[in-house]
Amino acid sequence: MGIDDRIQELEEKLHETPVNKSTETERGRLKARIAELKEEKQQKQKGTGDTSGYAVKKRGDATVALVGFPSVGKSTLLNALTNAESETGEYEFTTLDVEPGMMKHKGANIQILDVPGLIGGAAEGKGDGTQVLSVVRNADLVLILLDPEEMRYEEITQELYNADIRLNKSSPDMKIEKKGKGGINISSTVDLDINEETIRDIMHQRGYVNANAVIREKVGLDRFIDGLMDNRKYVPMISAVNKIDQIDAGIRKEFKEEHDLLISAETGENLDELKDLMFEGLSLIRIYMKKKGEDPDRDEPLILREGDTVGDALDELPGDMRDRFKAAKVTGDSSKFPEQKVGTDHELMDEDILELNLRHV
Ligand SMILES: Nc1nc2c(ncn2[C@@H]2O[C@H](COP(=O)(O)OP(=O)(O)OP(=O)(O)O)[C@@H](O)[C@H]2O)c(=O)[nH]1
Ligand SMILES: [Mg+2]
Repeated sequence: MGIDDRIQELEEKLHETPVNKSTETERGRLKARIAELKEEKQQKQKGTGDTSGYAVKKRGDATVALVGFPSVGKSTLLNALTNAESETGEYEFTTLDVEPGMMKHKGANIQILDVPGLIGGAAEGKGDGTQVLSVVRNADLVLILLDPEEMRYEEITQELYNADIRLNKSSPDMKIEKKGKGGINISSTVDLDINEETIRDIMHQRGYVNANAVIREKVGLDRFIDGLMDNRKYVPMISAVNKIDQIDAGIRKEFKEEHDLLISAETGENLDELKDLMFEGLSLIRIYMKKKGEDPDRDEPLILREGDTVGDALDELPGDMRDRFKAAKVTGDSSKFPEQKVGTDHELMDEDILELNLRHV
């Protein structure tokens, strides 16, 4: 029996198992087994280079995957936001290959990948689904584009979930440490939505014999398994409803409550807002570099991520900056006062001005 058949068999079993406290351990076992088989499958695909046709090189400061069903307007949006000239059409599946484009916003180069229409069952490998999903898995942000006539939002998010992509979530707050002896110890700082026997059982199945599990979040079955697996991708997500030039005010309001933004790729409505939202969703920050006695360079900022430090800035710049580093002066939101002298550990913020004092080589 192939992996797909085994996964399907276990999923059917899981489906037939009623959801209640007494079946939790059994469900946990099934879910953990499914998770492992899926991981095995992903690894096999990687090994055979199955993704080659879609392996689009990541370029620029960050990569956004544009996801949506056929004809929602992905190509039209890509063309409106970037330098790309993607084919658009009134019929479905105009775009059959991943189409890249580069968007320049606030000094950052943001790569946008238009991935062809997701089809039902993509996570199970139907059609070109798996390759499409591997592009999404590797993106820094997912932009879900929706058509007001046919939203199908849950279908898309479910598809991505099945491909082990977790949208707008961070990894579970838990830590597991292997030990030499003593069996499995579980400690938690909060009440859990899962019993200890189930946790133990799932951990055994994952190959843990002696280990300490410290859980700091109210995890349930699925989230606990997520925390055990290495192949989960935690990706931020924006959902936008396109073609709003075609719908009236009353319905707009409804969409607005459910999604991040209403746009029109055709008329350009709210596209600037979308760009801002993407920049924010990617947690990008702009650092204006300054030479001694000169004005800061505001046209070509150094693009970093929230939480990055002066040390990270040095790593981003060409040359062996770390070896040459003597001191830095920072002016902006992260500094207590203008031209504060800081070291490599100092955390930078958006629009900081950074002056480096470097050793000559
Ligand atoms: N009214 C209106 N029509 C739009 C808008 N955006 C796209 N369209 C139209 O919708 C149709 C499909 O657009 P595409 O950009 O080709 O859609 P796609 O998502 O790339 O489709 P596939 O490549 O087949 O997956 C075209 O006829 C577009 O002109 C919009 O904002 N408003
Ligand atoms: Mg297209």
